Amino acid sequence: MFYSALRTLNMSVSPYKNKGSALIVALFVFSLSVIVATAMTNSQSLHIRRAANILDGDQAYLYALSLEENVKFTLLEDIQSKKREQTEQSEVPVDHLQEAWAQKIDTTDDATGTKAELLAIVTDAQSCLNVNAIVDANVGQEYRARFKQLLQMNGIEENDSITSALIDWIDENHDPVTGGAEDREYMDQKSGYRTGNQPMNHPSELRLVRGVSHSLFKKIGPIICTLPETPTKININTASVPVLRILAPNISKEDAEALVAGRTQEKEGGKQQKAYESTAKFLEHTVFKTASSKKPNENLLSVNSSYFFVDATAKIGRGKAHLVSLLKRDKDNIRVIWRSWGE
Ligand SMILES: [Ca+2]
Ligand SMILES: [Ca+2]
Repeated sequence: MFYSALRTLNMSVSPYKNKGSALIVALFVFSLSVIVATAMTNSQSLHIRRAANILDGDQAYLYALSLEENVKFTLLEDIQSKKREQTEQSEVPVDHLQEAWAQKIDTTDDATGTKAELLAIVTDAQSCLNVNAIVDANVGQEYRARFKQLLQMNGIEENDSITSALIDWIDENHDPVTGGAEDREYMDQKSGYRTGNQPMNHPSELRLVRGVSHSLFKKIGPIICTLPETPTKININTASVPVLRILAPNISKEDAEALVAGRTQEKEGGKQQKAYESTAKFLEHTVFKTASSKKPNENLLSVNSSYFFVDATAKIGRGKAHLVSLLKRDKDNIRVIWRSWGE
């Protein structure tokens, strides 16, 4: 009975209508196939792009490390060539801004088939005021005076307060010095935090110290550094005009510019002097003859450096790597103290 009814139904359906339905089904299946195929192609393209980005990123990372390695080699070669040139009466090795290590690396490389843009800048990490020395048993007092002068040069007259807070931030005890600030003062704030009670690892830590505003930090941040060793000396052959100005009271901008100009002079016999050969030569400059108050403490000064910053960037395709490292160079060795990766 059922089959009989079905036959009756089929007979009542037009053959043209059957063909139309088949066509619609065929079109539906075809569209579905196209959608699935497109989605698969898109997904595959995305995976290929993602893989290419990862590959570019990895290559940029390795290029940045190779830039750092290149700088290490140049710095080591610099100290070893000075050692080779040493005579029995040799003078102290001198590091200055006209040497190979101080020249920017700005180049491209296509060894991998894709052009890589490479940039590395080396900065002498002893061309600044190492604030960690502010608590040093031997030179702390001198460093405090230099730090206060830095604040004063930037319009901060209440500089004792910030200096005392900085001492407490770095010293390892919890007893505040006169006018200082230990944990209790910071913990009482809305978002409380504790003092470091150890040498600073990065200049940005200064921003946490009581009284150091964002605008003040922007001014003094480039003048200071936070080296893991104290005391370190300031290299007079690489220090900038603002750094030279804080070496002693009353050094004007013009004085500091004259001191920078004094690095390069014509010597007897037509030989070009590229840097101060010794701190004694530096202190013989006419700038220091006009007023005794301008004369820096020689214990603060040096003509060479052991610490260097490397700022290296590598770009390849869609990949980019940026590193900043602190290097320490000894006579026969150079090592990375810390390395920071960023954008
Ligand atoms: Ca402390
Ligand atoms: Ca303290």
